[in-house]
Amino acid sequence: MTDVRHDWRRDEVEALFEAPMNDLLFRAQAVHRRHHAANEVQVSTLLSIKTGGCPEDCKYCPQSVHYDTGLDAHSLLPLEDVVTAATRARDAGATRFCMGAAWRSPTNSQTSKVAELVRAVKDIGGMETCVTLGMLTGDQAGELAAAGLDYYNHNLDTSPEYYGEIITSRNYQDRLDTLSHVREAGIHVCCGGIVGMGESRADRAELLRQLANLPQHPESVPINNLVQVDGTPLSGTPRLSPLELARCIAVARILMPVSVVRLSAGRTDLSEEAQALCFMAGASSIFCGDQLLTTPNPAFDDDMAMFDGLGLVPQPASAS
Ligand code: SAM
Ligand code: DTB
Ligand code: SF4
Repeated sequence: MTDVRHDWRRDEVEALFEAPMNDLLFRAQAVHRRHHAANEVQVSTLLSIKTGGCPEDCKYCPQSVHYDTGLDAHSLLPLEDVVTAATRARDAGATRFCMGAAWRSPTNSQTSKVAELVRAVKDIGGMETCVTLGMLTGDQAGELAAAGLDYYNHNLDTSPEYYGEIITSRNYQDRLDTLSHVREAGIHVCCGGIVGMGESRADRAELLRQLANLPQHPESVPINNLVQVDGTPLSGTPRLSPLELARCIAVARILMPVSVVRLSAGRTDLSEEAQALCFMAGASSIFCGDQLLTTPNPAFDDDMAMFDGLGLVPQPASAS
């Protein structure tokens, strides 16, 4: 019998959020152990290949041209710089290299340049590739697939109801359209969202329900805890409690049993104990390296010390 479903109802998901913490964690951990190695954590590394100057108005994002965040913008990095960063990440133990660009939607020529970067990173060997470039056409997704791209990251970010409070320069359907282009091209989907943006628990439940009721579950589900950046409209938002973050991870784990749930941005605000709870709830992937795209992430050595303390091991690279 499979526990993979695509017909989750709102009341069922909200009931999971309301469950006693022990019950929720126990169920999430049981689901996790059915489908995943209990003590392995997949390690990804991020690189911002094009920074700042984005025309979108996402209220959380330091890279939007609409907000003054004092960011050092730069155009697309040269291939050699990307290969150097990717080699360093591979040598540190990362098994996926994720490249992010602050675009609304890349042009065909920009997509071709990123396809070259994907080929170059694949040539190093030992790592999967992921890119996040904004909205894609079907042809662009096809070109990236032909270059050997393993994953495309494109987040739903929040519930459809709360979306307009956070972004006005595109809509939910735009996101869903790109996700189906990526799927049709045969690229794995990395799709999740951000919590701690002032949304309600019902919004968090609905974001997870939207992800779980996609025609196919995203293979990778990043749960980002908002990184508050001065100058963005969401700076100063009351912070989400780590217990609520762990609940989100547990519910994601139960709704999408086979997907890898990533405890993504926002770990610098979390104690080791809070992160341990998130691993117990079913997170089994993190970003390592002292920088996310433009904001800080815990030091690599601190993460490895945390793994040691918790008896966790980095997931080995896959044979392919
Ligand atoms: N521009 C492309 C897009 O939005 O799809 C790709 C890059 S964008 C920076 C990738 C993702 O980073 C966003 O979808 C959002 O979920 C996440 N993100 C951006 N700023 C964040 C922040 N301050 N805290 C947490 N996550 C953030
Ligand atoms: C995702 O869901 N989180 C990553 C990755 N996908 C691209 C990005 C986090 C960005 C955090 C803010 C920053 O560093 O600029
Ligand atoms: Fe642009 Fe992506 Fe930032 Fe939105 S999240 S402003 S689309 S870089």
